[in-house]
Amino acid sequence: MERTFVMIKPDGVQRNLVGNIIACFEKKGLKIVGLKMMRIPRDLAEKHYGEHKDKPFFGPLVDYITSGPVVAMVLEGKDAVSTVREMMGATNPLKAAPGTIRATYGMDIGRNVVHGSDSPASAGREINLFFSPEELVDYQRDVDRWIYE
Ligand code: IDP
Repeated sequence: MERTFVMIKPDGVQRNLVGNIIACFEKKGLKIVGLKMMRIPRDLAEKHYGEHKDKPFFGPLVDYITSGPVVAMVLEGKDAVSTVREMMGATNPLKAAPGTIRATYGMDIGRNVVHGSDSPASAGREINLFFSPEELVDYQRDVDRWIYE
């Protein structure tokens, strides 16, 4: 099983989409092993999006992600990283495949509602940035025998 870092961005929280977005992942079969609401401090935002620090949208991106509370989570499941990426859709909601979360809820690349790690290496890095080990919960779900063969 693999873990990935997922975040409902400030626009998702402000637009009352927290329940809907978490429900998408839960209904799929992904297991929530960490979940919290938080405000992202500016230094954490700059670290999280460090790979974009030379891009023109870096400043606005950090402003956006620190503009209000987010809901951060760690999801676990088979191929969790790529599964969540598929469910989110392309970065630009207008280019995202129909039915994906960004296509369903978004209109603008700078307000795309949700974040998900883009590789297992990023997932490990981002989980460590946002969660301490004690905040992640190991538990068994009886339903797993109905989700996995
Ligand atoms: P991803 O979130 O789909 O992995 P990245 O390319 O890693 O996409 O970009 C990180 C975030 O930066 C995007 O989710 C989006 O919020 C923002 N972003 C990316 N490209 C642009 C842009 O051209 N204009 C404004 N914001 C952008």
